[in-house]
Amino acid sequence: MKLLTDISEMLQKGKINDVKALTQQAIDQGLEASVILDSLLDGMGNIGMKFKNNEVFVPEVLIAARAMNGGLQLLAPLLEAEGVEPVGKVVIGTVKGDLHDIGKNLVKMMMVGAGFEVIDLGVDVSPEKFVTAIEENNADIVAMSALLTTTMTNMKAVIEAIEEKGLRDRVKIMIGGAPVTESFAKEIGADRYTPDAASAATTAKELMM
Ligand code: B1M
Repeated sequence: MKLLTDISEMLQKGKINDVKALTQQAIDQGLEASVILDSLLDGMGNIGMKFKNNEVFVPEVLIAARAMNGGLQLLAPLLEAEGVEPVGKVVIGTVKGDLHDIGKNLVKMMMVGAGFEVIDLGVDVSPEKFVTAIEENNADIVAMSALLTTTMTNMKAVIEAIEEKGLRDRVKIMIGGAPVTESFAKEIGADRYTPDAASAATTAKELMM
Protein backbone atom coordinates (compact mmCIF):
# COMPACT_ATOMS: atom_id res chain seq x y z
CA MET A 1 0.00 0.00 0.00
CA LYS A 2 1.50 3.32 -1.11
CA LEU A 3 0.71 5.20 2.11
CA LEU A 4 2.65 2.63 4.13
CA THR A 5 5.67 2.59 1.81
CA ASP A 6 5.62 6.41 1.89
CA ILE A 7 5.83 6.33 5.70
CA SER A 8 8.83 3.99 5.50
CA GLU A 9 10.54 6.15 2.85
CA MET A 10 9.96 9.46 4.63
CA LEU A 11 11.29 7.91 7.83
CA GLN A 12 14.47 6.86 6.03
CA LYS A 13 14.85 10.44 4.79
CA GLY A 14 14.36 11.69 8.36
CA LYS A 15 11.36 13.82 7.41
CA ILE A 16 9.59 13.95 10.74
CA ASN A 17 6.74 16.25 9.63
CA ASP A 18 5.94 14.00 6.66
CA VAL A 19 6.14 10.87 8.81
CA LYS A 20 3.75 12.43 11.32
CA ALA A 21 1.33 13.65 8.65
CA LEU A 22 1.30 10.28 6.83
CA THR A 23 0.97 8.34 10.10
CA GLN A 24 -2.00 10.53 11.05
CA GLN A 25 -3.48 9.96 7.59
CA ALA A 26 -3.13 6.19 8.04
CA ILE A 27 -4.77 6.40 11.48
CA ASP A 28 -7.61 8.50 10.05
CA GLN A 29 -8.12 5.93 7.29
CA GLY A 30 -8.67 3.32 9.99
CA LEU A 31 -5.53 1.26 9.39
CA GLU A 32 -4.56 -0.92 12.35
CA ALA A 33 -1.90 0.52 14.62
CA SER A 34 0.18 -2.66 14.29
CA VAL A 35 0.17 -2.32 10.47
CA ILE A 36 1.30 1.32 10.65
CA LEU A 37 3.93 0.33 13.21
CA ASP A 38 5.29 -2.26 10.75
CA SER A 39 5.90 0.48 8.16
CA LEU A 40 7.83 2.54 10.72
CA LEU A 41 9.85 -0.55 11.72
CA ASP A 42 10.52 -1.30 8.05
CA GLY A 43 11.97 2.19 7.55
CA MET A 44 14.15 1.91 10.65
CA GLY A 45 15.28 -1.59 9.59
CA ASN A 46 16.42 -0.25 6.22
CA ILE A 47 18.29 2.59 7.89
CA GLY A 48 19.97 0.03 10.15
CA MET A 49 21.12 -1.95 7.12
CA LYS A 50 22.45 1.17 5.36
CA PHE A 51 24.24 2.21 8.57
CA LYS A 52 25.89 -1.20 8.77
CA ASN A 53 27.02 -0.91 5.13
CA ASN A 54 28.36 2.62 5.66
CA GLU A 55 25.80 4.04 3.24
CA VAL A 56 24.47 6.42 5.92
CA PHE A 57 26.08 7.73 9.11
CA VAL A 58 25.12 8.70 12.68
CA PRO A 59 23.45 12.07 11.80
CA GLU A 60 21.12 10.41 9.25
CA VAL A 61 20.33 7.62 11.72
CA LEU A 62 19.59 10.20 14.39
CA ILE A 63 17.12 12.16 12.29
CA ALA A 64 15.49 8.92 11.12
CA ALA A 65 15.14 7.90 14.79
CA ARG A 66 13.57 11.27 15.58
CA ALA A 67 11.09 10.75 12.74
CA MET A 68 10.36 7.24 14.06
CA ASN A 69 9.64 8.60 17.54
CA GLY A 70 7.38 11.27 15.95
CA GLY A 71 5.28 8.54 14.32
CA LEU A 72 5.33 6.40 17.47
CA GLN A 73 3.97 9.28 19.57
CA LEU A 74 0.87 9.36 17.35
CA LEU A 75 0.48 5.59 17.56
CA ALA A 76 0.98 5.44 21.34
CA PRO A 77 -2.65 6.15 22.32
CA LEU A 78 -3.82 3.38 19.96
CA LEU A 79 -1.21 0.86 21.10
CA GLU A 80 -1.97 1.68 24.72
CA ALA A 81 -5.77 1.80 24.30
CA GLU A 82 -6.44 -1.65 25.71
CA GLY A 83 -5.17 -0.77 29.21
CA VAL A 84 -7.67 -1.06 32.05
CA GLU A 85 -6.91 -1.75 35.75
CA PRO A 86 -3.15 -1.64 36.42
CA VAL A 87 -2.00 -5.26 36.59
CA GLY A 88 1.37 -4.35 38.08
CA LYS A 89 4.18 -1.82 38.16
CA VAL A 90 7.14 -1.90 35.80
CA VAL A 91 10.32 0.17 36.00
CA ILE A 92 11.89 0.39 32.54
CA GLY A 93 15.05 1.91 31.12
CA THR A 94 17.94 1.56 28.71
CA VAL A 95 21.08 0.57 30.59
CA LYS A 96 24.07 2.77 31.38
CA GLY A 97 26.10 3.94 28.40
CA ASP A 98 23.31 3.21 25.93
CA LEU A 99 21.26 5.94 24.24
CA HIS A 100 18.99 3.76 22.07
CA ASP A 101 15.40 4.22 23.19
CA ILE A 102 13.09 3.28 20.32
CA GLY A 103 12.78 -0.40 21.28
CA LYS A 104 12.45 0.52 24.95
CA ASN A 105 9.68 3.00 24.08
CA LEU A 106 7.85 0.29 22.15
CA VAL A 107 8.11 -2.14 25.06
CA LYS A 108 6.73 0.59 27.33
CA MET A 109 3.77 1.21 25.01
CA MET A 110 2.93 -2.48 24.77
CA MET A 111 3.16 -2.89 28.53
CA VAL A 112 0.90 0.14 29.13
CA GLY A 113 -1.45 -1.43 26.58
CA ALA A 114 -1.34 -4.67 28.57
CA GLY A 115 -2.49 -2.76 31.67
CA PHE A 116 0.79 -2.04 33.49
CA GLU A 117 1.76 1.19 35.18
CA VAL A 118 5.18 1.90 33.67
CA ILE A 119 7.81 4.13 35.23
CA ASP A 120 10.16 5.12 32.42
CA LEU A 121 13.67 6.05 33.56
CA GLY A 122 14.81 6.92 30.03
CA VAL A 123 18.24 6.09 28.63
CA ASP A 124 21.75 5.73 30.09
CA VAL A 125 20.30 4.54 33.41
CA SER A 126 22.77 3.62 36.16
CA PRO A 127 22.29 0.56 38.39
CA GLU A 128 21.73 2.90 41.35
CA LYS A 129 18.91 4.70 39.55
CA PHE A 130 17.22 1.38 38.70
CA VAL A 131 17.47 0.26 42.33
CA THR A 132 16.12 3.55 43.73
CA ALA A 133 13.16 3.48 41.31
CA ILE A 134 12.35 -0.15 42.22
CA GLU A 135 12.36 0.74 45.92
CA GLU A 136 10.46 4.03 45.61
CA ASN A 137 7.75 2.60 43.38
CA ASN A 138 7.59 -0.86 44.93
CA ALA A 139 7.92 -2.23 41.38
CA ASP A 140 6.90 -5.78 40.47
CA ILE A 141 9.11 -5.93 37.37
CA VAL A 142 12.26 -4.22 36.17
CA ALA A 143 12.67 -4.16 32.38
CA MET A 144 16.06 -3.38 30.85
CA SER A 145 16.91 -2.68 27.23
CA ALA A 146 20.35 -2.63 25.57
CA LEU A 147 21.28 -2.26 21.89
CA LEU A 148 25.06 -2.43 22.13
CA THR A 149 27.24 -5.43 22.83
CA THR A 150 29.34 -3.08 24.97
CA THR A 151 26.40 -2.02 27.20
CA MET A 152 24.46 -5.28 27.56
CA THR A 153 26.98 -6.30 30.23
CA ASN A 154 25.65 -3.43 32.36
CA MET A 155 22.46 -5.46 32.81
CA LYS A 156 24.49 -7.75 35.06
CA ALA A 157 25.59 -4.74 37.13
CA VAL A 158 21.92 -3.81 37.67
CA ILE A 159 21.10 -7.35 38.82
CA GLU A 160 24.06 -7.30 41.22
CA ALA A 161 22.91 -3.93 42.63
CA ILE A 162 19.38 -5.34 43.09
CA GLU A 163 20.83 -8.34 44.93
CA GLU A 164 23.05 -6.17 47.12
CA LYS A 165 20.00 -4.14 48.21
CA GLY A 166 18.16 -7.35 49.13
CA LEU A 167 15.44 -6.71 46.54
CA ARG A 168 15.99 -9.74 44.32
CA ASP A 169 13.08 -11.77 45.78
CA ARG A 170 10.69 -8.83 45.38
CA VAL A 171 11.20 -8.00 41.72
CA LYS A 172 11.17 -9.95 38.47
CA ILE A 173 13.86 -9.05 35.96
CA MET A 174 13.19 -8.86 32.20
CA ILE A 175 15.76 -8.03 29.55
CA GLY A 176 15.80 -7.47 25.80
CA GLY A 177 17.35 -5.63 22.87
CA ALA A 178 18.98 -6.69 19.60
CA PRO A 179 22.23 -8.23 20.97
CA VAL A 180 20.56 -9.88 23.99
CA THR A 181 19.82 -13.62 23.97
CA GLU A 182 18.14 -16.26 26.07
CA SER A 183 21.48 -17.74 27.08
CA PHE A 184 22.78 -14.31 28.12
CA ALA A 185 19.69 -13.90 30.31
CA LYS A 186 20.44 -17.23 32.00
CA GLU A 187 24.11 -16.34 32.39
CA ILE A 188 23.39 -13.07 34.24
CA GLY A 189 20.44 -14.38 36.28
CA ALA A 190 17.55 -12.48 34.63
CA ASP A 191 14.09 -14.03 34.92
CA ARG A 192 13.08 -13.57 31.29
CA TYR A 193 14.46 -12.60 27.88
CA THR A 194 11.95 -11.65 25.18
CA PRO A 195 12.84 -10.83 21.55
CA ASP A 196 10.24 -8.12 20.91
CA ALA A 197 7.92 -5.61 22.53
CA ALA A 198 4.73 -7.62 22.11
CA SER A 199 6.18 -10.75 23.73
CA ALA A 200 7.66 -8.59 26.50
CA ALA A 201 4.15 -7.40 27.41
CA THR A 202 2.69 -10.93 27.30
CA THR A 203 5.55 -12.29 29.39
CA ALA A 204 5.21 -9.48 31.94
CA LYS A 205 1.55 -10.47 32.39
CA GLU A 206 2.55 -14.11 32.87
CA LEU A 207 5.06 -13.08 35.52
CA MET A 208 2.25 -11.39 37.50
CA MET A 209 0.20 -14.61 37.71
CO1 B1M B 1 23.02 2.80 16.99
N1 B1M B 1 23.81 1.02 16.75
N2 B1M B 1 24.75 3.47 17.66
N3 B1M B 1 22.16 4.53 16.99
N4 B1M B 1 21.65 2.01 15.98
C1 B1M B 1 22.91 -0.06 16.34
C2 B1M B 1 22.28 -0.74 17.55
C3 B1M B 1 23.91 -1.01 15.52
C4 B1M B 1 23.45 -2.50 15.51
C5 B1M B 1 24.09 -0.45 14.10
C6 B1M B 1 25.02 -1.30 13.25
O1 B1M B 1 26.20 -1.21 13.36
N5 B1M B 1 24.46 -2.13 12.41
C7 B1M B 1 25.25 -0.77 16.29
C8 B1M B 1 25.52 -1.69 17.47
C9 B1M B 1 26.60 -2.71 17.20
C10 B1M B 1 26.78 -3.60 18.37
O2 B1M B 1 26.99 -3.21 19.48
N6 B1M B 1 26.68 -4.88 18.09
C11 B1M B 1 25.11 0.68 16.71
C12 B1M B 1 26.19 1.54 17.04
C13 B1M B 1 27.58 0.98 16.83
C14 B1M B 1 25.98 2.84 17.54
C15 B1M B 1 27.06 3.86 17.96
C16 B1M B 1 28.24 3.29 18.76
C17 B1M B 1 27.52 4.57 16.64
C18 B1M B 1 28.63 5.57 16.80
O3 B1M B 1 28.51 6.51 17.51
N7 B1M B 1 29.69 5.27 16.09
C19 B1M B 1 26.25 4.89 18.79
C20 B1M B 1 26.18 4.51 20.29
C21 B1M B 1 25.44 5.54 21.10
C22 B1M B 1 25.14 5.04 22.50
O4 B1M B 1 24.13 4.41 22.71
N8 B1M B 1 26.04 5.32 23.43
C23 B1M B 1 24.90 4.72 18.17
C24 B1M B 1 23.96 5.77 18.09
C25 B1M B 1 22.73 5.67 17.52
C26 B1M B 1 21.79 6.86 17.35
C27 B1M B 1 21.80 7.81 18.55
C28 B1M B 1 22.22 7.60 16.13
C29 B1M B 1 20.41 6.13 17.09
C30 B1M B 1 19.55 5.92 18.35
C31 B1M B 1 18.45 6.95 18.48
C32 B1M B 1 17.41 6.54 19.49
O5 B1M B 1 17.24 5.36 19.87
N9 B1M B 1 16.70 7.54 19.95
C33 B1M B 1 20.87 4.75 16.61
C34 B1M B 1 20.04 3.83 15.93
C35 B1M B 1 18.66 4.33 15.56
C36 B1M B 1 20.46 2.50 15.59
C37 B1M B 1 19.77 1.46 14.70
C38 B1M B 1 19.96 1.90 13.25
C39 B1M B 1 18.29 1.21 14.93
C40 B1M B 1 17.93 0.85 16.37
C41 B1M B 1 16.42 0.86 16.51
O6 B1M B 1 15.87 1.80 17.06
N10 B1M B 1 15.73 -0.16 15.95
C42 B1M B 1 20.58 0.15 15.06
C43 B1M B 1 20.68 -0.84 13.91
C44 B1M B 1 19.56 -1.86 13.94
O7 B1M B 1 19.05 -2.20 14.97
N11 B1M B 1 19.24 -2.36 12.80
C45 B1M B 1 21.80 0.68 15.68
C46 B1M B 1 14.27 -0.24 15.96
C47 B1M B 1 13.81 -0.77 17.33
C48 B1M B 1 12.30 -0.94 17.32
O8 B1M B 1 14.42 -2.03 17.51
O9 B1M B 1 15.65 -1.30 19.61
O10 B1M B 1 16.09 -3.58 18.55
P1 B1M B 1 15.16 -2.47 18.85
O11 B1M B 1 13.96 -3.05 19.74
C49 B1M B 1 13.34 -4.26 19.37
C50 B1M B 1 13.90 -5.49 20.10
O12 B1M B 1 15.28 -5.43 20.28
C51 B1M B 1 13.09 -5.55 21.35
O13 B1M B 1 11.82 -4.96 21.02
C52 B1M B 1 11.90 -4.18 19.83
C53 B1M B 1 10.99 -4.78 18.77
O14 B1M B 1 9.70 -4.96 19.20
N12 B1M B 1 13.54 -4.91 22.57
C54 B1M B 1 13.17 -5.44 23.76
C55 B1M B 1 14.26 -3.81 22.81
N13 B1M B 1 14.39 -3.61 24.12
C56 B1M B 1 13.72 -4.60 24.74
C57 B1M B 1 13.52 -4.87 26.10
C58 B1M B 1 12.75 -6.00 26.43
C59 B1M B 1 12.24 -6.83 25.45
C60 B1M B 1 12.44 -6.57 24.11
O15 B1M B 1 12.49 -6.37 27.69
C61 B1M B 1 12.79 -5.51 28.75
